Amino acid sequence: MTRALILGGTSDASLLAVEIARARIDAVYSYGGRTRAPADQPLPTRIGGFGGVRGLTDYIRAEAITHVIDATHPFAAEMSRNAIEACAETGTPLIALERAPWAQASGDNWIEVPDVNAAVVALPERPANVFLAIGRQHIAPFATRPQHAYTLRFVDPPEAPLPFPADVIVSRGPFTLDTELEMLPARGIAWIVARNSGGDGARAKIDAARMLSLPVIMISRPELPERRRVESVAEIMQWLGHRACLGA
Ligand code: 3Y8
Ligand code: NAP
Repeated sequence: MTRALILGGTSDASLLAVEIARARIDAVYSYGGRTRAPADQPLPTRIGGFGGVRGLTDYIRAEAITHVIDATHPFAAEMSRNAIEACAETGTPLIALERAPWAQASGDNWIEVPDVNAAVVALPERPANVFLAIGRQHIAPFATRPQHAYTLRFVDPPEAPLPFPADVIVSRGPFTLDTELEMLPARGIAWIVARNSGGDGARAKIDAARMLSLPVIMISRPELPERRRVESVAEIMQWLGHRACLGA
């Protein structure tokens, strides 16, 4: 009897949850507990960490999970690594729903860097208006470049003081081309720092940057150990032995 654990937190995971609920597959949707009011899901939902690999292993056994679907964000590397280890330890089938990275298109002006620290170094010396579209958790390294005027975008209002003076937009996305084409010039943004998240929910700023001829410092995804991965909800449903009735 199938009982699936969806490691969620992305728009793709939400689409998968709809199909799984529609197919009446026994499943639990899991959030990490990063935001105050995560979107509701059509499945029983748990919120918060498991307690490392050990905690996840215990959860899989206690909840008699038969399949794990890692539908987390490509930058949620710790969760993905833990899932690989816990599934190996418990012999639980694991698959990742992972959207392809964005590819540089003609007209894009990307500076590709491996991580946040390299993104800081890639900024110009002369003061500029910089949009950090990388969330809340990894902005501290930019405090070493106080000459810039920073705009940040968070899902929730900041609780703690910021590591440097900045303007904060509070918005959870997904974002549209219109909002990005309005916001970027209105704030005189000259540089964008982004993560190569892939998918549609965050790509509007990348398309807007191309249209506005703005440079994008693009942070590449963290390396992950080998695991089975697909890019579509339909392939996950097939893996579970069901046919997706997407859009039906
Ligand atoms: C808690 C669930 C949906 C899902 C929306 C997608 C699209 C919008 C793009 C920018 C970039 C960023 C950030 C972003 C995107 C979607 C999707 C996506 C980027 C929610 C969500 C949770 C989170 C966690 C949050 C992180 C933050 C990252 C903001 C829900 C809305 C920057 C990633 O305050 C915090 O601690 C926020 C933390 C991890 C990265 C960071 O380090 O700050 N996402 N985002 C999930 C959980 O608790 O398990 O609240 O409903 C999900 C979405 N975020 O409803 O359609 O699917 O990619 N999320 C990045 O790409 O760099 C925003 O502003 O342009
Ligand atoms: P992370 O750094 O890889 O994970 C750190 C710890 O958070 C994990 O070890 C785990 O704690 C817990 N965790 C993460 N995702 C979880 C989930 N779905 N269910 C239960 N526990 C989870 O993760 P992150 O980058 O902070 O991302 C957290 C969540 O936000 C994920 O759901 C992810 O899909 C979503 N998200 C992230 C980004 C991003 O840019 N990283 C963007 C959009 C959405 P324990 O070790 O205690 O189990």
